Amino acid sequence: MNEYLDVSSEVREALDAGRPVVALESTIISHGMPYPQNRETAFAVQRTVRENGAIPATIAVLAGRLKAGLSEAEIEQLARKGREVTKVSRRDLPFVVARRGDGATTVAGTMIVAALAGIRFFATGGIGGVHRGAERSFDVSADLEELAATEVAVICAGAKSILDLGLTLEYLETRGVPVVGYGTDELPAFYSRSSGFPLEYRLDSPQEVAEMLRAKWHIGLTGGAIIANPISEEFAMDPAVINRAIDQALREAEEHRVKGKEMTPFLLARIVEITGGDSLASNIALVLSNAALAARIAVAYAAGGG
Ligand code: PSU
Ligand code: MN
Repeated sequence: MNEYLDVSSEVREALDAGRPVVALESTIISHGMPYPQNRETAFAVQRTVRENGAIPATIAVLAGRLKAGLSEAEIEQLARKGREVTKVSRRDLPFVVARRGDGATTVAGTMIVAALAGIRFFATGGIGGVHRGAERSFDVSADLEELAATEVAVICAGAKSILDLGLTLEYLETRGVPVVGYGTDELPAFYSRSSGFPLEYRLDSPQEVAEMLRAKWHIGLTGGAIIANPISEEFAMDPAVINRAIDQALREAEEHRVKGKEMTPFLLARIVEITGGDSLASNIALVLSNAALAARIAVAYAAGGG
């Protein structure tokens, strides 16, 4: 056990017994959604993981401790503080720990802590990626490097078109990260089921995903994988509406010269404001769907002997 890590007793017992556990991130709580929907979603996601047979482990840094498994009061605190909480990716982790601070972990940060705890499955909304205009800004999310390095499967709804989805796929291919279309032949675009970017690999059941991951990890291939689960038809947004909001948010980011780690939270918050909350309802629905799928994949993986 790592000296900086605290695993809750429930999560520890499940892991020791080889029972399925699903990690959940905290940047989506603090920086990804407004209060109080962020708190309600975090609780609902945990319930959904349980209803589908796994134990949830929400991950964050609290008073400098790496936490796998948060109490409701700890989640409430992150939800209330929102963007005041430090957003913690790989680069930020040692500073927040050394100053005994609090931090909300991104996809990359969550993967690191999950792997330390021995958790291999992680549900979230969307991942970071290669930003539009990255050829000038060099803005490529550390999430992609983490996916190449760390043995955690990330179940998400693809990526938002605040990113350059084509370049993101190219980057993932170069870094050897499997991208699975779950029940789809295309990369889902978060708010909508299709992006126009075909994927090489489609799998249609949790068992098939578990088999692929077992093969990857038992061969000894390092790194994680993306399981891209399209939003349900019922909650998908009109691509024209959402793309207009995204374009406006991107223009504003440029006007305000937003850079670095502020970029993604700025865009996420503006998109919610511009769409008058419609995008938030979709966002919540897809996170719940990903949590259910992640739990079912973790169950299938554990049933196969881990
Ligand atoms: N994309 C979303 N919702 C999110 C994020 C991204 O649709 O909440 C968050 C995740 O925590 C992700 C992080 O890991 O933003 C990526 O930030 P950056 O682009 O700065 O790497
Ligand atoms: Mn970035």
